[in-house]
Amino acid sequence: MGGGGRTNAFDNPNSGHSVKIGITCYPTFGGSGAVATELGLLLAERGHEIHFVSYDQPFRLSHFHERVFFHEVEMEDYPLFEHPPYSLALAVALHDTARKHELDLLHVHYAIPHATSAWIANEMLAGERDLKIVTTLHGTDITLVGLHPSFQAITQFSIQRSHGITAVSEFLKRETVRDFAVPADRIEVIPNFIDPKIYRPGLEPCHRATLAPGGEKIIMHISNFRPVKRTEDVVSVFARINDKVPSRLVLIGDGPDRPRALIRAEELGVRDQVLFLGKHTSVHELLSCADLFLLPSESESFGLAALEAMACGAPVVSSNAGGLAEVIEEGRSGYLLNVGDIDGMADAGVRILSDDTHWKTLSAAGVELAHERFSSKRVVPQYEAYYQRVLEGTTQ
Ligand code: GMT
Repeated sequence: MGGGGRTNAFDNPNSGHSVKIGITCYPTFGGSGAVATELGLLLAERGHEIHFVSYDQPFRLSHFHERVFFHEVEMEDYPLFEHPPYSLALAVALHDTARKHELDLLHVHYAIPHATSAWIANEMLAGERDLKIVTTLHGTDITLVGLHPSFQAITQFSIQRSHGITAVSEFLKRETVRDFAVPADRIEVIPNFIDPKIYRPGLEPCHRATLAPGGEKIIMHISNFRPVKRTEDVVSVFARINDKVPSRLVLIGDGPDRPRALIRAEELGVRDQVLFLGKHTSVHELLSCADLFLLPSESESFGLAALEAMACGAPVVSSNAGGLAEVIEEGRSGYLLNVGDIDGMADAGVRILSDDTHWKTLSAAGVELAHERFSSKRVVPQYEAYYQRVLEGTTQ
């Protein structure tokens, strides 16, 4: 695509002026992979050509889509490699894809190691193509893993070398400026989004009768069950709510803390009211029957699961960590309490679930907020406009 065609390509979706974008993300269950995949699919719908490059097919990329391609990163198993160098294999795959498919831009989600692999791929091109790199920072790449001494320097280097940098919240931008010496004006905040056609209340069929056969309230939590999610708090808050309002806790996802959550449920005598559903690709079908969503995380740059819950009509009770206050409006679409304030979270949950009028007000406000401020219709064009600036070289 030549420089002259860029304006048309972005301003006029489906104009035939395709921008060729390589997208790399973690294909496993997780917010960054979900956002990257949905962004890619929506960009393809808008006429762009999308090449996903990863070690596995992203979990929300299950069907055939026009203008969407998947390139698996080939990894050779070799006895000497106790830790196979994925970053290098990814760099080679990005380099090959960029050359073969004449990519204009690589958009990598989660800095480690994707921003580094993208930088290597671009170096390998040695000026053969004018390939631009956009890195989207998602969370623990900045707040946790990226800070580790074994990653900090390379993460900082790779972020700084990206032609464009986006962060999913103002909170995450501030953390990046503080800990990675990236000038504030180099980071564009583009929030995560939902597709309102998919994430909406009242989906049919509703699984309410299966999840809560006794007509109990349905409390939900979705995560990858890492310590940062405080899943034991989820169970403790649920147990206290259940004392006052008969409820069922539906846990979706999986990860290292699942056994701990299970033990906590047994200790608190609520094991029979807790359903572990494991990993699910269509969480919207379950969220649309949630009466309450819990997210008591220790740290959360955005909280995509909370946004998805709000979009489906579930009020949210969460911690006030990180960027959650940018997603949930206190008293309007849910309640934000201090990390570890189990009593406060339980009280908020009981207030919401025992007052129908209050529940309806919060639910409606959450749907409105999610479907307007965080709608894909609003956010995807923000990415397109940013790509355009990166391609034109007018970002900082
Ligand atoms: O950074 C992570 O922990 C992983 C990442 C993911 O892939 O799930 O989660 C982060 O990115 C999501 C999508 O942008 C955000 O909604 C999550 O808040 C964020 N997680 C944390 O900050 C703990």
